[in-house]
Parts: sequence; structure tokens; C-alpha cells
Amino acid sequence: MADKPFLPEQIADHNARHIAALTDEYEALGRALGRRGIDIDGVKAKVSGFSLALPTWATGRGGTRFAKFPIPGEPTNIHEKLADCAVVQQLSRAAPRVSLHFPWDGASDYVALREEAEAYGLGFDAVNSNTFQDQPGAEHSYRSGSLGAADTAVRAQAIRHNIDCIEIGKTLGSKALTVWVGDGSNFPGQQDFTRALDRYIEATSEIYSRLPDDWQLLLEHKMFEPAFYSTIISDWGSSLMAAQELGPKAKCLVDLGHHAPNVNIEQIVARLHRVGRLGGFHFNDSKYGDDDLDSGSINPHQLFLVFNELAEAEARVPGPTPAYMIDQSHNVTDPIESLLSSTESIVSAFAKAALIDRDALHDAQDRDDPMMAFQALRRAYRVDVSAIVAMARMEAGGAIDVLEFYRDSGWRARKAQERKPVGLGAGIV
Ligand code: LRH
Ligand code: MN
Repeated sequence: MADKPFLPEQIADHNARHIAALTDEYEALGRALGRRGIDIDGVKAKVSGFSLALPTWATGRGGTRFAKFPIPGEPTNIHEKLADCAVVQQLSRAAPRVSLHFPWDGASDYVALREEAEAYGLGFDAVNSNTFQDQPGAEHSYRSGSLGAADTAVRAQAIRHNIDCIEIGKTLGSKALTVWVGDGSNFPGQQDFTRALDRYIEATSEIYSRLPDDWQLLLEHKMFEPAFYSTIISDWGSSLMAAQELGPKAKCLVDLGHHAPNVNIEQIVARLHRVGRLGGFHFNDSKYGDDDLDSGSINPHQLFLVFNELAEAEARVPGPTPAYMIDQSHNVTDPIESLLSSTESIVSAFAKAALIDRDALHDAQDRDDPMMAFQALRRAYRVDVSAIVAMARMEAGGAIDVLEFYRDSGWRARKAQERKPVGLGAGIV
């Protein structure tokens, strides 16, 4: 059975070199926050309770339609992808779950796969279906859609695939199915908007009927791509409409990259939480389209504002935590380094939002004092929380400086010797 990627002694040796500086930074920040009436250990405890899921499909190099440039030692199968996710979890201690995508992560024995993951200290978050690519030998093509396709036989094939994903997920211990479909049109007139949505909801209701009682169906909206004129589930409104018609186990998943530039995503988060339909997130960042860049790398303030809305909603109506998942495409970095860096950015945005003085914010809002309302957020945002995040990580057995440890470990070079090379290609996989 798989062992953890690194020996605890290796991490302890690394931390021994960093602990004095970290302790000094933590205590100094503790005093500064103390002067604001904030208990730093309380924030650290919240950070220790935060966790997210890693996407297996982002452990290898991603690409665009133009090209993909693999790196030596990138994973070539689900077992190697799990090993790389185990590296991120063992060092960050904030990524104890993995989100699988089918058929990309197909395996012969899912009971054994579950045990393999458990040995790494990993569990399984939402499983993802794929009816946006045709599989070799498939009876019907998804070129004209899947769950929203006009052809009943195509919809039936897509429904069967999603039900198969649920069955696999039940064996793995997942509690949710994420459904993203690229269904849409490229020409005005090509598709009747209403009949297409009706077909999608009718087909998805058959998937919904096969959900175990304690499962959720996460509907992922996306403005465009691969369809470039209309997309059936193009925005949160269409997603919410479908979720409300499907039933209480249907929730909306917000992929940060699936909106037009400058859309107020944090307001969408507040809206979906208000009606109890905020099911989860795909964290990434973007500048133009669905760029799938590293979370917090382009617009860290937006990530902070999203977590501000989550903290506000949680304070107002405590409820189940949404599924926090990363969904990125690593086209130019070592995917493990990007997942480590992105996890740090997401945990840091959560920590900064936990520093917001909500009473001061509400008071300024009620007094119609825009500047002091903004300052209530800005005072939290400008705090460097890295000492809190690192201390929580260290105390949970992780590495104080995850990227330094990873680079010193020689993991990728070692895997380049062990793993077969990945061929040149294009696209995500
Ligand atoms: C679609 C998407 C979806 C996944 C895919 C890998 O753009 O965000 O979540 O299925 O990327
Ligand atoms: Mn996504």
C-alpha cells in the first residue's frame, strides 16, 4: 500500500530551520491583532478547520487548443495523480480531498483506489462527469450536445454516463456529482433556448432521481466555450432555475473563471447562499476568459471578497460548508507548485476574511458611511496572514515553506526517472 510521499523527519528537519523566524512573526502579528481585539489563535483555529479538494486533471500539465508542453515526471495515470495530490496534502495540510473526473480517472478497482487514497490521507470530493468529449467506441457523439441534445439517444447515453459516475462515487465515498456540460450553439437560430433548457432539465432529473439521499448534484454554469453563441447553463440564473426545478439536492457550483470579465462574482455567491443553493466552488483566476490560472494570481482581492461574502452568509445563516475545489490548468509551471501556491492563496483569502470586524462593517453600512465600510474590509485585507497559515500548517504536520521543501525534495526529478514520458498534445488532458 502507498506510503506518504515524504518521511515526517524530512518535514521536521525543514521546519526546524524555519520555526524561530515563524514564531517571531506569529507573535508579532499576534500582538498587532491583539491591539484590534482579535485573538490570533482563534483565527489559526479557523484556518486549521479550512480544507479544499484538488482536481486530478490539474496534476499534469494543461494546455490550450494550440499546444500543451508536458514536463518530465508528470503523472500518467490515476495512481500517479493521487501520489502528486498526496504531496500537496502532506505539505499544505489543507487539501485532504481529491476530485476525480471520468472517464479520465477510470480505474479497474475503485475499492482498491479508495484504500490507496486513504493510505495517502486522502478522501474523495465531488466526482465529475464528462459529456463534452466523445469516448472511443461510444455509440453516440456529443458534438451537438449531451444532456440538452435534441437527439433522445444522445441524452440517454449522457444520462447513463452520469449515473455510472454516481455508482463509482458511492464506492469512493464521494457525496456529490458535478455536472458541467458545454451544450449550446454557435449560430443564432441554431438552438431554441427554452426547448434546450427543458431537455437539459428533463434529462438531469433522471440523474437526480438516482442520487443517494445524502448526495448533492452540483450544476456548473459557464458563459461560453466550447459553444460561442449560446450555452444552455450559461450563468447563475440558468443554473439556479434548473436547480430549483430539479429538487433540494441540486445546488449551483461557481467556477470563478466562468463569467464575463468584471462580473461581480461575490454578489452571485451572496445571492446563491441566500436561497440555500450555493453548492460549491471551482477556484482559479482569469484575466480574459476561462483562463484557469492559479487562484489569487491575477485578482486576489476578488478571492478575498468572495470569502467575505461566505463569512457574512455563514454569520447570518450558518449552514453546510460549500464544496471548496480547485479547477486550474497549469500550462507553464510545475503543477504541484501551482497547487501548493494556489492552496496558500485560497487559505490566505479565507484567513483575511476571518479578520474582518463585522460589527464595524455593519455599523458603517447602517450609518451609510461608504468609506468606513470599505475600510473595515481593507483593514483585514492588508494583513499579511502568512504566519497564521504557516503556523496552522506546521502544527498539523506540514511544511513551513512548502515550495522550498518541495524543490529541495527533488520529487519531480525523481518522478521523471520513474514515470514514462507524456506525449505532446493539446488541451487539458
Ligand atoms: C469547464 C470546467 C469543468 C470541468 C472542466 C475540466 O470549463 O471548468 O469544471 O469539467 O473544466
Ligand atoms: Mn470548473
